[in-house]
Amino acid sequence: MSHYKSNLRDITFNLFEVLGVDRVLGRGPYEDLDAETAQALLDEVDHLARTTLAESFAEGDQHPPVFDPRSHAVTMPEGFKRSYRAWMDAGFYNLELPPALGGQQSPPSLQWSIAELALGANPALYIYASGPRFAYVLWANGTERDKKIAQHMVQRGWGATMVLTEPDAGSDVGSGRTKATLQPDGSWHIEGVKRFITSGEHDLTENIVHLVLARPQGIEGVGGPGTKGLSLFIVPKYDFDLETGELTGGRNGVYATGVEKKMGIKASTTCELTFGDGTPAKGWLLGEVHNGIAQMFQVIEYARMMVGTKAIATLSTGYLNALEYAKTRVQGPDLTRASDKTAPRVTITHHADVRRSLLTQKAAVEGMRSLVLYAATMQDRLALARLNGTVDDEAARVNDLLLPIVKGYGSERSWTLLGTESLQTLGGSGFLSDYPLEQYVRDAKIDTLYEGTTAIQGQDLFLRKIVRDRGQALGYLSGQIAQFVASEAGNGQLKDERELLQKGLEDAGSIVGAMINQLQSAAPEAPEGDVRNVYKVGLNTSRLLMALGDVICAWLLLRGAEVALRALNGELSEADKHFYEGKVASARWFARTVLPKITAERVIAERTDLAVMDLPEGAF
Ligand code: ST9
Ligand code: FAD
Repeated sequence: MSHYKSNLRDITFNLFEVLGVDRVLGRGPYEDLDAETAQALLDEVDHLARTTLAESFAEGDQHPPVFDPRSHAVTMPEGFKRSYRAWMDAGFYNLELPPALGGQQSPPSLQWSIAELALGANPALYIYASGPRFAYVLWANGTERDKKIAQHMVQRGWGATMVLTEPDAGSDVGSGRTKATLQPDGSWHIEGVKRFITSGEHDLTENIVHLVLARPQGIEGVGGPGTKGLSLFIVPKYDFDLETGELTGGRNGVYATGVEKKMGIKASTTCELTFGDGTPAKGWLLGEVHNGIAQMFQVIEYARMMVGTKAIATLSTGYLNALEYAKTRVQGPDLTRASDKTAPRVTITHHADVRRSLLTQKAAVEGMRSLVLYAATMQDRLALARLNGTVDDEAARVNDLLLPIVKGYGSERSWTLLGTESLQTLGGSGFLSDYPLEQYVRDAKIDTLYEGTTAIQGQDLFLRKIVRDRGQALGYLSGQIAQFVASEAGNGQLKDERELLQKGLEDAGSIVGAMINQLQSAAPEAPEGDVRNVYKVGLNTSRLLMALGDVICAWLLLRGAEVALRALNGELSEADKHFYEGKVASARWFARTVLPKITAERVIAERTDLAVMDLPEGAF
C-alpha cells in the first residue's frame, strides 16, 4: 500500500470554499479551465500521486542514486525512473507554462495544489521535474537564443539546476568566486567549483541545463564584489544544435565531481559540480544582461514557495499516517479507569495526550496549507494582472511578505511536528522503516536549510519585507485580520477565538514595534545611538517569523471555521459533517493553544539586551 495519504478534501475546501478560486476559473484567460475541470485535474493528480509517484519513494531512500567518479555519471534507481517518466508523460507541468512554450496557463493556486500532492508523494521526483519551470525563466528573461533553448528544454524534457552555492559561499552567495570569461564568439567560459547542487547529475533526462551564478572577469562596470557582481549563465551538460535541440555529441566541461551522502531526500542528488577543469565549460549570459542575482531570485522565490509546500505536504501525510495508526493501536485503559486493572484496553485515540498530539498536528497542517494557498491567491492576482497587461502592486508586496513565512515558518513547524508528534504517535514503531515516518522526518529536515536557512528567512522577512517595504504589506495583512476580528464571523460561535486572534495580532505587532525601535536605536544619528543595537534585531528575527506565521495561520483557520460553521447549518452527509466539525475544532484548538504563547515571545522581544553578544566565546 502507498505511503502517501493525501488530503484533497482540505485542498479543495481551501480553494473553492474559503479562498473563492473558482471565481477566476472558466473566464478571462482561464476560459477553458472551469472549476469542474480543475477538480477533475486534481482528482487525476491525486490518484497518480498516491499510486505511481509514491511507489518509488522508499526505493529512492533505500537504494539511492549510484555515482561513478570515473565517468562522473549517476545511475538512478529503476523504479524512480518509472515514476519520473509517468509524471512527465502526464504533462501537468504544462499548466505552469505560457502558450509560447506549449503550455495552458492556469492560476498558481491550482498549480500549488497540484504541487502539494506530488511533493507529498515523492518530493525528490517533483524537484527533478523542474526543467520546464526553469525553461520559463529562460524564456521570460532571454534573448531569441535563450527562448529557443527554453523551447528545447520543454520539448525534449531536459532537466535543470540552480547553481549558487560554493564551499565558501552558502548563505553568503555574494562571496562566490566562480569566474566567467567572455570568448570571441560571445559565449563565456565558466571556471570554479560549486557544491550542493540538487539534480546536478542523473540519467533521467537527455540533457541538463545549469543556471550558474558566476563573476564576469575583465569587463568594465561588471563583476564587482558581492551579489550584485554576479551574472547568470546558461551552461548545458551536452552541446546541442541551437536550431533543432539535437545533441551534437560534444560534452561540455561541467562535471559532477562528487555526490553527497546525506541524512534524507537521498533520491535527490546533491552534487559537487566542477566547471572548466581541463575542458572549457561553455555558457551563455542569460538575456545578455548582467543582472544575475535578480534573475536568480525569480527561481529562488519559486523554490522557496516549493520548499515550504514540500514541508507542509510531508507533515500532512505524516499526520494522516499517525492518525491511521492511532485508530487501530490498542494500548492501556481509558484514563478514567486507570486504577482498574481489569478495565478493557482501548485504542490510543482514547488517550488525552494522543488527542492533544493529533489535533496539534491537524491544526498546524491545515493552517499552513491555508497559508500556502492564500499566498498562492496573491500569485493568482499577479498572474491575472500580468495577463491583462497591468500590475497588482498590493498582491506583489503581500506575496513577498508571505514567502519567507511559507518557507521559514512552514519548514520549521513541519519538521518539528513530524518528529515530536507524528512519529511519536506510533511509539517505537515510528522509529522503524516499516512505516514512512522516519523517512519523512529525515526528508523534511532539509527544508529548514536549503533555499536560505530559517535565519535568512527571518532576516528577509523583517529587513526587506517589513522595513524596506515601509510596512505596507504588513499593514494590509494586519488590516485584513483586524477586520475579521471586528466582524461577526462565526455568529457568536468564534467570539473567544476572535479575541485570542486580536491579542495575538497585538502581540506580534508589538514584537515588530520593539524591533523597529531596536533598529532605529542602532542608527548613529539616533540619540545615544549604538550600532551594536542591531544585534537585538538579529536576536528577534526568527522569533518574529514564527509569531507572524502563527497569527496568519490562526486567522486563516478561523476563516475556514466560519465557512465550516455555516455549512454545518445545512443538510450534510456524515463524512462532510465530520469534515466541517474537524475544521472548527482545528481552528479553535490552534487559537487556544498556540496564540497565547505569542504574549511570552513579545515579552522576550521587548526585554532583549546585549548580554548574549557580550559573552566571550569561551563561555559558550
Ligand atoms: C538551493 C536549492 O538551496 C534547493 C533545492 C533545489 C530546488 C530546485 C528548485 C527548482 C525550482 C524551479 C524553479 C523555476 C522557477 C520558476 C519561476 C517562474 C518565474 N526577493 O539583500 P541584498 C536580490 S539553491 C527577491 O543586498 P546580499 C535583489 O535583486 C541556494 N530578490 O543581498 C537584491 O537587490 P535589491 C539557495 C531578492 O546581502 C539583491 O538580491 N541559496 C531578495 O547581497 C541583493 O540583496 C539561498 O537562498 C528577495 N527576498 O546577499 C541563499 N533578497 O536589494 C540564502 C535579495 O537592489 N541567502 N534579493 O533589490 C540569502 O538569501 C541572502 O540573504 C543573500 C544576501 C544572498 C540575498
Ligand atoms: P552557512 O551559510 O554556513 O550557515 C551555517 C549556519 O549559520 C546556519 O544555521 C545559518 O542560518 C547561519 N548563518 C549563516 N549566515 C548567517 C547570517 N548572516 N545571519 C545569521 N545566521 C547566519 N545550493 C545551490 O546553489 N543549489 C542547489 O541546488 C542546492 N541544493 C542543496 C541541496 C542540499 C541537500 C543541501 C544540503 C544544500 C543545497 N544547496 C544548494 C545549498 C543550500 O542552499 C545551502 O546549504 C544553504 O543556503 C546554507 O548555506 P551553508 O550550508 O553554507 O550554511
